[in-house]
Amino acid sequence: MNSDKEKLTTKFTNITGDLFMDYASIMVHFGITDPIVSAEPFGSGHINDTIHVVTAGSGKEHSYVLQRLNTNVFPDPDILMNNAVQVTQYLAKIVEEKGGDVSRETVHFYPADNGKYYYTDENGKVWRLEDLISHTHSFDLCTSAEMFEQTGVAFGSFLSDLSSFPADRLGEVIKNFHNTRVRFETFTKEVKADKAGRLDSCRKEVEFALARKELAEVLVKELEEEKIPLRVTHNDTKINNILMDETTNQPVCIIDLDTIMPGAAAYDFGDSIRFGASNAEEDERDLSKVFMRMDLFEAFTRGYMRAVGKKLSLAEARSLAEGSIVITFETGIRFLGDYLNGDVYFKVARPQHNLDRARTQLKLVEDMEGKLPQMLEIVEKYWQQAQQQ
Ligand code: GN1
Ligand code: MG
Repeated sequence: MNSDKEKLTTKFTNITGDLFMDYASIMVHFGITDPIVSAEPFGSGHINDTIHVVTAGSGKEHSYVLQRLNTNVFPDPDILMNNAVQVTQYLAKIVEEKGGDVSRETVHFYPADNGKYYYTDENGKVWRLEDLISHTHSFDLCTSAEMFEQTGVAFGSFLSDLSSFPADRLGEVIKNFHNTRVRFETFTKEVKADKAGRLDSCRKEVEFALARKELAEVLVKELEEEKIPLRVTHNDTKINNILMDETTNQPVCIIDLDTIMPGAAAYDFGDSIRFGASNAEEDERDLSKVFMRMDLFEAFTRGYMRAVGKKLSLAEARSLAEGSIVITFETGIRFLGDYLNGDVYFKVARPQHNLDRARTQLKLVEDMEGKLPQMLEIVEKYWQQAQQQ
């Protein structure tokens, strides 16, 4: 128990100092009374606390994912779970129609004894429970172009499948989540405030970011001028939010439905690229390893366009290339802003973790800026091909 507790507190420096270990008293509110065999921290999310809980009842083990929601980031669990459950149920029907396996290809949330899909404990902490999808794994770094192409198919299909989902049924979980204009304004204020007194340690990065006000405007303007449409988007399409089959490495299920909201296709495409097409992990310290791999960009685009290209206009297709830079930039200023604030939003596992993350993102921005003409060419090529399908 002690070592578990240690692991938890070192891994979750942000909000879990007070995380207690009596998971059985939480599970029971979801109707699970089987004895707990193990409970381990799970995944690499930066916001919520995720625990893999294994129970054993009548000789049979069952794996669950128990999550404690970070209510500083997600203050309204009703909106969040309402969105997630509605979208899951909608996607389940589509999986069924396609003859797929609903239990593996969609997330199964457990209702709590209060009739909601989350339980609030006596300390006001919010928990939710879902089944662990067996024989799957996820990646923090892309291991092959083939796998990334399939990821492109999966996220493209996600957009395509949700194209007729009524967006007005979804609440805005986090206001202005990918409004990069607002993100830039916030960042500017964070620089001025220099709350944690860290500005001196990141002046070069701050200057690089402040010089890119126009970049922050690109997608906002395209949406305002209706050059690109609002759709239902996932808004957090890192490759570790897609579970791959352990044997085939084919995508099985898209997870982390916390930020499903109306958004631009480029948000999701861009987020996949900034994370999955990078040659290094999001927090790599050796910046010489950090650049966008064009082969991976092309592979993802090929898969994505095959799945949804026909539903996109040329302007929207082009926005995917520019949007990849915008979303990478946005993520960079979010990390840098949080570093300046004293690491209050993203969990950190070491000093300067958020600065390291910001540096990788800004390095990617610089690299992608030089590669934009090629990116546009690739996007247009596969968009054209999709029109012939
Ligand atoms: C956060 O929790 P996680 O790791 O899935 C963040 C995303 C960022 C991402 C950066 C609600 O996602 O927006 O892109 O970190 N989620 C929220 O890795 O802010
Ligand atoms: Mg997330």
